[in-house]
Amino acid sequence: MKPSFRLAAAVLLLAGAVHAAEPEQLYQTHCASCHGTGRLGAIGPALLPENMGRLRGGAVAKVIAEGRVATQMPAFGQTLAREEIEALTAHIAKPLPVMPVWGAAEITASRVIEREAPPLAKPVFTADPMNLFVVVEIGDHHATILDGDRLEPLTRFPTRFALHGGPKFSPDGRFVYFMSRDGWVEKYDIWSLQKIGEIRAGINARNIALSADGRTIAVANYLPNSLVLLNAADLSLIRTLDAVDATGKTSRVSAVYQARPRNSFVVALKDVPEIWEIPTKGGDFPLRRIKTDEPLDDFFFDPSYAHVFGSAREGSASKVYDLNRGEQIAALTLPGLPHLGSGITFKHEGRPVMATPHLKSGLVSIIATDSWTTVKTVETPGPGFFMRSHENTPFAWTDSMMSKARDTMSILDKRSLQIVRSITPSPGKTAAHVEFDKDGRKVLVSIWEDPGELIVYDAATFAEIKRLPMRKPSGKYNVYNKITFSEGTSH
Ligand code: DHE
Repeated sequence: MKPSFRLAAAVLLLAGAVHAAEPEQLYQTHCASCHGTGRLGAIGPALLPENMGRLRGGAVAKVIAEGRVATQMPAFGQTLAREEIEALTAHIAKPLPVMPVWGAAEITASRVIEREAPPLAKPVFTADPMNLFVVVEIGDHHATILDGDRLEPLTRFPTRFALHGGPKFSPDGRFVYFMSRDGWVEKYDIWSLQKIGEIRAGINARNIALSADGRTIAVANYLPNSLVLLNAADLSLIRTLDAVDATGKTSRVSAVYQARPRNSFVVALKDVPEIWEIPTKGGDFPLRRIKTDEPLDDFFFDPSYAHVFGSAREGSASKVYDLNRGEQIAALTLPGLPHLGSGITFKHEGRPVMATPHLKSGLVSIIATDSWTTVKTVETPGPGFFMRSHENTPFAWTDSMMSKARDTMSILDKRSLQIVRSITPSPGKTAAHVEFDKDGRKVLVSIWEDPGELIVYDAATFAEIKRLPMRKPSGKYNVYNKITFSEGTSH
């Protein structure tokens, strides 16, 4: 449970005031700091009936009481009475008196360009622009640009509240685009170390993708149910696409991915059984629908991007679709809800494989992507979120941040497929999210606390090199690894 929730709950219990609270007051005390005072979402999703998808009544009460696996949602079963949980459930099931509109006019009106990017032949600093890290610090909503050779920050600047997902880099690595859960997309010029501008593309957004040519940004929204296309150059709106399936049913957009070799965006829809593909060349952005047998909301792609491996948070199996043929070619039942978005690829005994951690079990699944069969299931100390490696290292690092062993990183040998080392960087403190430097020689691990740290290890010997103080560094992203689509990192 987050400290602020614990404190609020303790104060209420001591005061004996829990039974008197009105639903709106309960909401403001326990929910508003994450879900927004107007229920429109912040670090947590918007709590509106239109936005709750398949989660209804009893299921909502269960989430309030027990928390939600694989999210920051804490359990309130010990701090709220049953009637209070029921009152909150009923409260968030009510539509807002006036539903905010966030269409083309509102998006366009929100756009602010602070400056043109200066014409530069090279960066204003001497550090290698390919070996920089962008570190997202959600403790105080800042980002740090870190020199990956000297391991010193070049600058630190404020970002929008609650960034989520990986920032996306222009193909030359000069510009980086961030997205906040409340829908803001920010553009930052790494070479001149200054912000270019921002635009609010939605009320509750999931992630962004940048087209292979670097010209178009796609924004996946839960609220409104839309995919928004922006010009990457000046952040102006190209168009909004309502997320509606072939039968007219509306859906939250779960995520959007750049399928670089296909020059397209691939879109995951939370509530309808379709995958979308949108070619990005030519500027017409025609929509192609691929029918699935259930909604799939977490995707992984093989290196050719011809196959998408999708799982549903509430679904039974993970499915593989051939994007060329537009049909399912395999299904795998994996034990503990794979977090496919965190998967990595590598070669094992000459075969292409992917490895993915699981959100509900302390397991890593190794799957051959030529046959879509499980090669091995490896045990870790507990469920984890992220996994990382690099072409130049035989090791992959994963966390157990969803468990009691949240302070421990496990190192998998990609040759033997065995965990060969456990590292507890700061006992009792959550260790998660790894990124390698450009050459795969150094490993950066986050201590997810506020204040937290970045800890740098030698990738070959696992010896600690340096600790840098950071404010809850949620993720860090190496420019070179990102723009070259390294097989060991997220894309
Ligand atoms: Fe994430 C990436 C979805 C909860 C931190 N997360 C992603 C991506 C998706 C996703 C689809 C890939 C998008 C991209 O990078 O373009 N995340 C989800 C969820 O559905 C889930 C489980 C529920 C939710 O609340 O949305 C979820 N995620 C979380 C968290 O609770 C985390 C740990 C803390 C936070 O900041 O909200 C979290 N997610 C991250 C991070 C990445 C991410 C740091 C980027 C990883 C990377 O290295 O690329």
